Amino acid sequence: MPRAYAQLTEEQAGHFLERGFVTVPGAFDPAAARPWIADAWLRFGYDRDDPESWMQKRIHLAARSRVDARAFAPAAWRCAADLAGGQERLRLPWQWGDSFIANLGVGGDRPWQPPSPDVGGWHKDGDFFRHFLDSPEQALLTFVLWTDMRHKGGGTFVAADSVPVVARFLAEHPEGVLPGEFPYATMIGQCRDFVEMTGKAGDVVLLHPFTLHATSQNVLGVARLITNPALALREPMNFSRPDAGDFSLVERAILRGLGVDRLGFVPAAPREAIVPERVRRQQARAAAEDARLAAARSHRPFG
Ligand SMILES: O=C(O)CCC(=O)C(=O)O
Ligand SMILES: [Fe+2]
Repeated sequence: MPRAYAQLTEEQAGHFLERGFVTVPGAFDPAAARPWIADAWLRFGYDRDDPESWMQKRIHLAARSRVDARAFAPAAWRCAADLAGGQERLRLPWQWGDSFIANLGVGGDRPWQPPSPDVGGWHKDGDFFRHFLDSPEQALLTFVLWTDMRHKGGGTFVAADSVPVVARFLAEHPEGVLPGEFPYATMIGQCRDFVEMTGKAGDVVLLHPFTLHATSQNVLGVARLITNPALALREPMNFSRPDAGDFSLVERAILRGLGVDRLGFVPAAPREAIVPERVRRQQARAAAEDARLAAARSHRPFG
């Protein structure tokens, strides 16, 4: 018997199995994020009212402040737990931070291209570990929308039929795959179902961790801020649970992609943490961000 869901409808569960994502509209109050966003502009060193000052079009900040997502966005938390097979399978706390990924006009100087294998940058998330079919480090891929994400305005591109492609590749590589080792061009060439994710500030999109996605062009000249907070499983995924009703939706989508009912998967190499280039870039920004935040605070009359 499949378990009852706390938040998901059967229709959403079916959609997740078919296309690898569900949206939780209005999952949090975007007004609560105003101080974080104001600080983000200080950290960028840009005037938010002057797009001319937005020199670097894509910036991924490190987190400086965090909230507990269970309290901040309870419906998103319940939905994540439903997808991962229950709250008890997830590592707590689930922290969301101000680690904004800003699209301030990527490719704004070119005509907008819809999602296809021809646009660059397709990838799977998880730049911080060696990937196995059953990896616990990333239970879900998540997009938290801190600003509206509008058509042609930096809506992340998603390949909704990429889960089977990634699952097959990982099943063929029990020794694991380093983040830079995926043959993304070949993989995305096997996908046909492309989506431009759009939504409102406060929406959260929860996606299968094997979903290939890419930064899109933002030709609107309106800043778009998202985060992709990691959420980890307590234990690796298990594709040979004795009771099929115990498979999570994430596990079921993988089994379905591989065309099997169960699978005895054993990693053939140790799990491995990796320090990504992203973290080095973020550390290199830190001193300049500190200085800009301190300067702004010292100019506030009553701060
Ligand atoms: O900026 C986006 O739309 C996507 C960013 C992304 O996928 C990433 O940073 O991993
Ligand atoms: Fe990503």
